[in-house]
Amino acid sequence: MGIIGRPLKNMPWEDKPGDCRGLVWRYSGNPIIDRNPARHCGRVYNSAVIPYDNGFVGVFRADHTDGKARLHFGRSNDAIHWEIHDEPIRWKDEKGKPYDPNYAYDPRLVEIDGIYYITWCTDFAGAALGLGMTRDFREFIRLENPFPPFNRNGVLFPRKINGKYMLLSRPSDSGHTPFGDIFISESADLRYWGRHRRVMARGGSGWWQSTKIGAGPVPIETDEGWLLFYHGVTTTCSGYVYSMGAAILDRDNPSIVRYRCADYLLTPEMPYETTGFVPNVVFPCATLHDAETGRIAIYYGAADTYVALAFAQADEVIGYIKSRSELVNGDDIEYR
Ligand code: BMA
Repeated sequence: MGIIGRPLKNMPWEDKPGDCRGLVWRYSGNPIIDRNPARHCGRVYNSAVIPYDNGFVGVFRADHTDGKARLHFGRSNDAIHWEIHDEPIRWKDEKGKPYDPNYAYDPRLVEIDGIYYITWCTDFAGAALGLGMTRDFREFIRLENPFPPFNRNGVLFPRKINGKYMLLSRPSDSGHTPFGDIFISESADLRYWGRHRRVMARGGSGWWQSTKIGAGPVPIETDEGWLLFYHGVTTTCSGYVYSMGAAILDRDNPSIVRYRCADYLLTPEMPYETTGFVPNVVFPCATLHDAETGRIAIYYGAADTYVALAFAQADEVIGYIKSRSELVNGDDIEYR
């Protein structure tokens, strides 16, 4: 039950505290990014990180003091202390013309064959998926939007599967979407997308993922399948509550769910998760992981205000997902 991939000896890590009963434990120094971390940036949360050049880089969702969400680039030596650029990422289109996505949030960041791709939620006459690439984190090139509106939570797989790029997404509306399942689409060239399939439906016997679900970090390849952390949302008298769940998708056909954990693995409990701009939100967007030890560091937005960090051990999480697996509404079939 191991991770397939590269070692990452310098990733952040803290051993599980003796009194932790869960599968996922929080970093003792949380939150790792506090309010007002850069010029004009009131709140940085729901952000993505990746190893780069002996250290780490990230694409951060920053809600500016004018209220607009923008993407900022940042660097770190230890993946805990981040230096976030004061200015947002300046995109160019494929012809070299400046491109302003107007608003941009909830980025995911992945390396595929030596190129770094960023997906985010953008303005396309409504909420839609944005896509861009960089080779060096200096020049950022905006590619075509994969789909028309309305869609959010676009997450690319870290390698082609059967020769195709694979993209998870969550069809939605343009507001605080009160529904949503996770779909997958494939493409030979990152430009034309098709063979859309439903991967996972909201619901199940538990309340925590009854309203909507959305893919979180880039899936992690393991010998049991793709380990997918995702957010599950329920509706309460005082609004939505965002928790983190996990599933394992088939390695060769990730539209099929092999196992899906009936329990959430992280739910808002700490003050930085229950109190902030939007209370009761844990929103995972990235992981760092080490194939040698099975260590996983999970980066999540907390209360739409902070970036926080949690840890898990791959074999433990996979074993638990399998032991508590409950598939929902045809998760286990290729839903055409
Ligand atoms: C979603 C997205 C996220 C946000 C969440 C909770 O619709 O906008 O950025 O964290 O709502 O407010």
